[in-house]
Amino acid sequence: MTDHDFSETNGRGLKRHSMFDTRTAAVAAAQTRRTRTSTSRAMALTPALVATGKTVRVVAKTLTFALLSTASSALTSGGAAQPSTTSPATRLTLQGTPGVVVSGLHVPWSVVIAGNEALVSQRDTAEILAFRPGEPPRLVGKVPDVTARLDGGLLGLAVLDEGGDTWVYAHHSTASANRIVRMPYTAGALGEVEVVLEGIPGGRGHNGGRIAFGPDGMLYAATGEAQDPDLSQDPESLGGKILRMTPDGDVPDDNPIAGSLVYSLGHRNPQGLTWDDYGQLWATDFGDDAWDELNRVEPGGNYGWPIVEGRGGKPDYVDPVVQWGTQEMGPSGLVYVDGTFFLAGLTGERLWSVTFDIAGYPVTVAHYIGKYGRIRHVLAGVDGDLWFVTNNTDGRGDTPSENDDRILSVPLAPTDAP
Ligand SMILES: [Ca+2]
Repeated sequence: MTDHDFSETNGRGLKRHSMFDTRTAAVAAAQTRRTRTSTSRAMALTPALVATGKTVRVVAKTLTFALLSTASSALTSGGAAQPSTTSPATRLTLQGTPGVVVSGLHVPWSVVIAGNEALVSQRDTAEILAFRPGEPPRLVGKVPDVTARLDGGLLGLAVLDEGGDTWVYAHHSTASANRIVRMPYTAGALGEVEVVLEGIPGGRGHNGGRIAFGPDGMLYAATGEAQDPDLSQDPESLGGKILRMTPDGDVPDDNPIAGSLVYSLGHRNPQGLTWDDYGQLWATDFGDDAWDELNRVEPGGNYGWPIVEGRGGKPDYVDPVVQWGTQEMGPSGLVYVDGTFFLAGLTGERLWSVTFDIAGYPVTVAHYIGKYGRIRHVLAGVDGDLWFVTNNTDGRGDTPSENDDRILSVPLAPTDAP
């Protein structure tokens, strides 16, 4: 069972959204046919794409046929790509065989760094573990009132150091909704819970879940539409959004909609947040049955769901900078490190890297296809290496190995390769 063909896929099971689904499926089918049968030159000339007034280029600079076929569906418009994000000289590549940092975890969802430690959330047990590299993890607390059902449970973590105190934030499901709480982290243990934000739509599926502090000191939360796609376009709902709040959960004065936590809307099931060197926010979105997305997130931007999935070319909705066929991706965590984006692929059971060439076009490369199973999260680790987190115990993968789930570590090295 994959994420896309059960709860993470929803629209088709909901009759009132059938119009959107039909249109989305038709566009997706046409795009898929073009992707599979056309060269990049031909794709740039297809009427649907020409009508957007943008040029399109397929990026497929990979060495093997397998990588070529997966990379070939990653499209971008020249207008949307951001050449200033990186340059070829600063691209990073993975070096050598990944080593195991920790094994035997149960549905690890988020890993964050607090000082010289890493903290791990376990979705179904509601436990937060801490470890230093080379040492076994230890339990530092259990988040109360967590309801774990299907994709819900204890999800994203974030860390705030403030006035000598360390706070651990957690985004989790309750019996009726999702919420964000925080706990002081003192002397290796989590203290009493304070509620930061309640009333985020949640359920068995499409919970989003990632949280992170931005370079502006604000807390950002990626929320899902809880299998009710209409919420994504409803500015009054906290579902299907990226929210921006103060560390206390209040609305910042400079949010795009006065008095609202909504920073951007039209997301489906976003689970990855990161910022580039220019302070620009980027987010992944886990698609329905056609396209998964990497989005450059602008304040007040509408990212289209459920009216558009993937590239729609409609003026009211922001297209993804890169999109993937859902079987290749199923994105959760996202991190930007020195000019390179890394995306954790659940359904595709691979890690993706995205860089931009000198003209601003994305270069996507798949790593470790099927080798480690489902990948939930990716981050810059304590040791300066890239860490990624498997998720073969989450009930959706093949039979987990006795070592699952694991956090793996791989060194990064600059490369001139495209
Ligand atoms: Ca979108």
